[in-house]
Amino acid sequence: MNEYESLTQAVIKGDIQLAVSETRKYVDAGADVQSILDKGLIAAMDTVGENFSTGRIFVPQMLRSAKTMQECMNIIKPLFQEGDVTTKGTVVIGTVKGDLHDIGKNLVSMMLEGAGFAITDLGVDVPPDKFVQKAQEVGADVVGMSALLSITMPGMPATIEALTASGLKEKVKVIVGGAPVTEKYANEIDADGYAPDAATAVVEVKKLLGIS
Ligand code: B1M
Repeated sequence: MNEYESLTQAVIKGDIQLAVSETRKYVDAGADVQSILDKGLIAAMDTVGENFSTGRIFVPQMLRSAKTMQECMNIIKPLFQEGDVTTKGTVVIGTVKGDLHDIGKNLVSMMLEGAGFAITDLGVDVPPDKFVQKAQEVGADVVGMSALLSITMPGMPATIEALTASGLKEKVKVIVGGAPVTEKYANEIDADGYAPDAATAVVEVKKLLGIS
């Protein structure tokens, strides 16, 4: 039990109205935004995942909680802005082919954007050639891939191969993440970086681009 328990429970139940008003309440009271995110919102999704694994809830309830979390994220998004308007670099990001999970990817985008990076978000179910085409088009410094399903992880090495084949791998840094992705896997597939969470993704991208 923590101070954000009412918010966590509202997201687990998929009660959008309550979750949104709880988020606003914490924001207005000056609560730490990272804590609202970690202890209130992400904690809720962990429980939702457990409830799904144990058959207590099904896909529609999972979707409802996801929608609730997105609405709450919309409220806290502006608060992650570092106030730096200069673009530190361009990041093309997406969830790999076959995978429809986007909350984690959206969080990574949100925090990178807040840290001053220009983001091109390709959304979900992104095939390798789309990553390559967009990275070429916008002159990306970084390509970020997210995967939440073990069976969609091979979309990551497939994209890295496509970047290599196009000659882009030399020019961009590739960062991967998502619940089933590990640092070991990132090394195995020749990704340049890995992050277990959105805050670390910002640190890692800055490190990859030599920005302190
Ligand atoms: Co799905 N789902 N889901 N699901 N879902 C999981 C992932 C699962 C673990 C649930 C479970 O069984 N416990 C399981 C996957 C098992 C596996 O393969 N390992 C699962 C399954 C099986 C499925 C379906 C197959 C269910 C079905 O239909 N029978 C289906 C697949 C659909 C598809 O993609 N083709 C499915 C569908 C869905 C919904 C659509 C209902 C919904 C997603 C809605 C949406 O995203 N808009 C959903 C949800 C909500 C979940 C859980 C409950 C929550 C995911 C989430 O948003 N977490 C999830 C269980 C869980 O993760 N505990 C589950 C919160 C989010 C902030 O964390 O995404 O991990 P996460 O992101 C973190 C880090 O991973 C990291 O930073 C983020 C922030 O800290 N990170 C990166 C992520 N991307 C990164 C990229 C980076 C760096 C870091 O660099 C680029």
